Amino acid sequence: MASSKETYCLCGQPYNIGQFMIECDCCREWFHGSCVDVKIYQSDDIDKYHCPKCAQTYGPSVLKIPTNNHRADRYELGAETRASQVGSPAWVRALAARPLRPAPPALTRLRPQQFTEDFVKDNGFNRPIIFHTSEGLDMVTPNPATFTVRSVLRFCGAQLEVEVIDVRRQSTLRMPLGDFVEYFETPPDLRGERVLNVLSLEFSDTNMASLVEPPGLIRRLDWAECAWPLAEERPPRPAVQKYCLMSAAGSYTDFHVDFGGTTVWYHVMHGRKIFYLIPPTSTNLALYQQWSASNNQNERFFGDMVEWYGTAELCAGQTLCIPSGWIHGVLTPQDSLVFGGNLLHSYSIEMQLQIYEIERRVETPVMLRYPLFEAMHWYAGAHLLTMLRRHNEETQAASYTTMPVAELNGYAHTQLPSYDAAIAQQYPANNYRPTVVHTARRRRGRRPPTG
Ligand SMILES: O=C(O)CCC(=O)C(=O)O
Ligand SMILES: [Fe+2]
Ligand SMILES: [Zn+2]
Ligand SMILES: [Zn+2]
Repeated sequence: MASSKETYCLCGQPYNIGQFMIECDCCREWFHGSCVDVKIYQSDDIDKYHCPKCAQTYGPSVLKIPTNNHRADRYELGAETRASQVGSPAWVRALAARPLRPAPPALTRLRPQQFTEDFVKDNGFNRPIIFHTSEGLDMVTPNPATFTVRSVLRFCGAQLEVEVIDVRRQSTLRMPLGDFVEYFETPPDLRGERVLNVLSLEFSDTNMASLVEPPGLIRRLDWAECAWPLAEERPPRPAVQKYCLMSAAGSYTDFHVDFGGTTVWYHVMHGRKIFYLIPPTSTNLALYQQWSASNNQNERFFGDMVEWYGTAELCAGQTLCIPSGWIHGVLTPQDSLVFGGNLLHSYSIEMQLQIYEIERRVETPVMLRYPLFEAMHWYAGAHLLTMLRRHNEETQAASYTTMPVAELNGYAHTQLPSYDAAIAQQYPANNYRPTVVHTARRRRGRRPPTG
């Protein structure tokens, strides 16, 4: 009878939850992937697995024969006439062949020195901004000449479990950072068509944290910085400020809105990214919800369903800020290493609340939302009140117009009852990056039956 004490593999160790195992199609024994050098992301391509012992008699494992390159499943039979699917090599190639549409009216090009709170007060923060140099942004990043994915490995540790998007399948899997870096350091033509993308490595609590600081203005605007209380008995502040993105060439992240309507900044250390940007007009947000709920979402490029989209090409050394609510997809033409982060702030309250409403309506899993979003609004309200009082004391004249409190006021009344529930529900640490749940065809590592 199978029991949890049962042992397997060359090593004679038991099954460990979370450790990938594979069954030999000859002797029917189970093996730890790490003991027989098979990675979880390679197992899908194996038709018949032969363990090291059986391989001596029956020859090496038999790989599946790919029949198409325009579908999530490259082995799908009879798929020749079916539509191309998002993330497949054919899809990515077709997208890369489209002409770019750099769009002056939608994309503000700023010198870092112009990016001040006064600029935001005067112009709002509702158009993407691109910086061709970071000098003057008051941002901290490591030296790109020496910092690579290998450095990420050194700072965060090979054992750190990271969530990885399998671009072709548009699904997520977890693997140790060490495995991912080994994959990333393999030349693209030897990666066996596997395109992997890491978007959700938040490193605030790793040794890498001190190497990166968001642009100065971003830090000053960020409610997590200026409004979240430091008191120890409070929940830890939401950790969404420092992400390390590592994307293999050919990665594509389909259109989405960042969680909670957060504003986001990206700085490219290595490689290149192409952003497809769509403004969050009410028409576009409605179309977006329609498209998200449709059953052929993964065969339709959302950019073609709206009146207009623009592109922003971001090369090494450049920085992009995407404002609240902007719908975006991202193509990665070359292996890339990017730092970025998300924030809620006082100049996009209305849009942030609107996106939160959409997330509630479409029942976005809590795991994919801004952590403690509602609690954050109470702290932000308190913070704005303090600022307002200070302002009034200083000027002796009530000048409410520049303070965006009105929206919060309405919010406080409608959301009051769910506050505690939100705290309870949202407290666990979670993971908010796009993980393309809609098309997820989850496939865990094969593992032995447990008793
Ligand atoms: O770089 C990518 O592939 C996606 C970036 C992005 O939009 C995100 O992580 O939210
Ligand atoms: Fe995004
Ligand atoms: Zn083993
Ligand atoms: Zn065997």
